[in-house]
Order: sequence, then structure tokens, then C-alpha cells
Amino acid sequence: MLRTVKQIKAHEILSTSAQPTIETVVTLDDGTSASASVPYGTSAGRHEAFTLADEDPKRYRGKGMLKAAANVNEIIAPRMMGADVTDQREVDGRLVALDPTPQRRELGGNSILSVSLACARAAALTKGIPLYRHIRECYGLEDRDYVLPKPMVVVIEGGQHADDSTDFQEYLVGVTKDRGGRENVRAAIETYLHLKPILKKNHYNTNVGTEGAYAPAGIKSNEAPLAYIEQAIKAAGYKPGDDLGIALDPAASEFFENGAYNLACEGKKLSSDEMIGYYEDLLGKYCIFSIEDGLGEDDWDAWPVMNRKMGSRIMVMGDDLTVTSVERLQKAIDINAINSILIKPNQVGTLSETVEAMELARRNDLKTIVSHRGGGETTDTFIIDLAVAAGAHFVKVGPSRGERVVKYNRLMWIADELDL
Ligand code: 2PG
Ligand code: MG
Repeated sequence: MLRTVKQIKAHEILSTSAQPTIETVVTLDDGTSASASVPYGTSAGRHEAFTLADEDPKRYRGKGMLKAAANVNEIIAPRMMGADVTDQREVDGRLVALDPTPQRRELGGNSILSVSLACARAAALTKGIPLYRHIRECYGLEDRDYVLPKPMVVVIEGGQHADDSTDFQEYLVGVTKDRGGRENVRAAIETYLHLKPILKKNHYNTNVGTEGAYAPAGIKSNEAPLAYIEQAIKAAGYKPGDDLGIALDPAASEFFENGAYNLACEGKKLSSDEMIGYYEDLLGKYCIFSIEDGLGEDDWDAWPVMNRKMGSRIMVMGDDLTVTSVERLQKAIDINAINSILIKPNQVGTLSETVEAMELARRNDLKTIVSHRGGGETTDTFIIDLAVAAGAHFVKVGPSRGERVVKYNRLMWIADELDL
């Protein structure tokens, strides 16, 4: 079946931070039309694809997306007319050819990705199949058994995602014992719900941060949340370390300053080795099963040390380190820096490059975790279909606010559909 692009129209929409982002609508020759919107990060890695904003201080404090939309409407759209959307590799090949710069500096990763994802969604619609199935067909993954990704739910946030909180950016509850799609979501979210009275009892506010997790102000240690989360797991009726575990995303690049890890809320400055020792100490005390970006995005020498020391016990995961880039992932594999990778389509710019990174990880026995963004999210649920299609081990999404729960709702819907 051949289905070709007839019209592409992008526009500026508001993201969950109230700053704009971009949404693109693709219409096909048979009249089918579908849209996709693109998120962006607060603690974006230095090496990820560029989010093009207007930088006009008179509009949305510089964060307007008129240029990104114009790039789609004026530069990308004319070159995409007639492209066959059922062949996503062709679609993405055309897009990459329009801006082959490594970080999509010409057109913006946000402009390009909005078209890539909208084309995939339009193709699924016209084929009359779920998006996750269409993605499988595009990349020859149909023969694999479906394994639903387990939730990793952000329950406490600090760092760049909250004020006056921990240096570490995220504390997550992840499902370690599979109970099936719906029950997995329930177990992790119940823990989040039980954490609220525990934080209140310890005199912290329970206002939520950018990802919908609690952001307790005035917390003076990066360790304290771990004990509260273990209490919450128990209060919810689950066994820490057995049913559910704790994952950390320190987002260490954000506090790596002048060659040292600056834990400001504890008044400590640590070398790379000391930072690794700090994590080892936590591993001995709490049911931690994953540490993402425990080290800086360019601290390449230290990563293999951390992976050697902890890789057999936990997921040592790259995010800002690897930015969903095949090149950076290959380097990480070559030096044995990680055993798992966070995947964010907007770090790279097209669906095909995202799947390529996931497949490279899989061939090398790395775990894949598909993630939301902390800065400006949207109600788009594309990442869930991607995670299901490519067999990701986990999805990382915040626990509350519409743009987050819509993703868990999509996951539960697919769980019902596939009876998993
Ligand atoms: C991260 C993400 C998502 P941001 O570091 O993993 O939680 O944060 O989107 O702000 O980079
Ligand atoms: Mg991260």
C-alpha cells in the first residue's frame, strides 16, 4: 500500500510549562490526517538535538515556536509532498537529508520530529492498525513477542525540576516484579499516593514539581527521600526490593562544576571516584535498582568504573551521556560505560534514529527505558506506543498531571488490548 503526503501544517501550541512548543498535522492523499506534538527538557543534555525557539524576548519570554513552525511549513513541507508514509525510513531519510547537522541546528530537532511522528501516526490510521503495530511493521519487529514495559514513576523531584530541594533531580519507584500491565501501574502509583502522608508527617509540603511528583522544599539531604520512599512502598502493601525498587536520576551534569560533583544541599564537593563511592553506600542501604546519569555527560573515564562496580547489581543508565544517539551509544558500549539507556525521541529528531538506537542497545544486551521530558510536555502519547513496539523494559513518566497520566492510561489501554 502506498499512501502519500498531501499537506503538512505546523503551528505553535502551549506545552505544560506554559511555554510554547510545536504541533504538526499531516494529511494524506486519502484524506487521513494525524497530528503529533513534541516535548522538550528542562535539564536537556548538551549533546542532544537542538530545540529551536524564537529567542524573541517580546513573545513568550523568548520561547515562542514560530520559527520552528515556519521551518516545517516553508522548508520541510514542500520537500515531503508525495513521500510514502507507510515507509517511515523513507520519510525520515528525507527529513535527515534536509538537515544532516549532528544536532539539527538548521531546522531544529523539534520541527523535524513533529513531522516524523505525525507521518507515522497518519500511516497507522490509514492502515487501520494501532500505532505500536505500525511501528513494528516499519522496522521488521512483528515476529517478537509483545512484552509490556514496566512503569518507572517519578515520585520526588528536585534538582532543576524544583526549588529548594535535593541536588538529585528525580527519585522513582519502579516495578521489579511483573504483575501485568494494569497492576504494574497500580503498584507504582499507589506508592506515590502513600508517600504523601509520609512526607506531610515529616513536615514537608507536598506541592508537585514539573513532572507531577512531590517536590518537598527545604529537604537538606539527597538521601532522606530514599527512606521515605521505602516507607511508602511498605505502606502501600508491597515489598521494597522485591515488588518495587527505587531508581535515581541525579542528572549529575547539572551539579558537575569545575571537575567536581557539587552536592550543595549537603555542602559536599566530590570527585568522580567519591561520587561513585557515595552511590555504593546508598546501594548498601536502600533497594535501589537503577541509577541514571549518576555521572556527568562528558565524564567518560568515570562511567566504566561505575559500571564495573555496580553493573551486575543495578541498571547503570545513560541519558545526557548517550542522548539517544547511535554514535554516543556505540562509544558507551565500546568502553563498557553503561548497561542501560534512556530513550527520548526528541534528543535525536526522528523515529527511525530512535528505533535504531533502541535496536543497537538490544543487540548489546542493554536495557532500554523510554522517557517523558521534564520541561514542556504535551498530551501526546506516542512514546508509549514506541516503547511497546520496540520492547522497551521500562517507561519513565511522572505520576500526576494530565500530560503524564494520559501516558499511563495509554499503557493500560494497550495492556487490555494485548491482554498482557
Ligand atoms: C531526565 C528528564 C526527564 P528533562 O533528565 O531524564 O525526566 O528531564 O526532560 O528535564 O531533561
Ligand atoms: Mg535523566
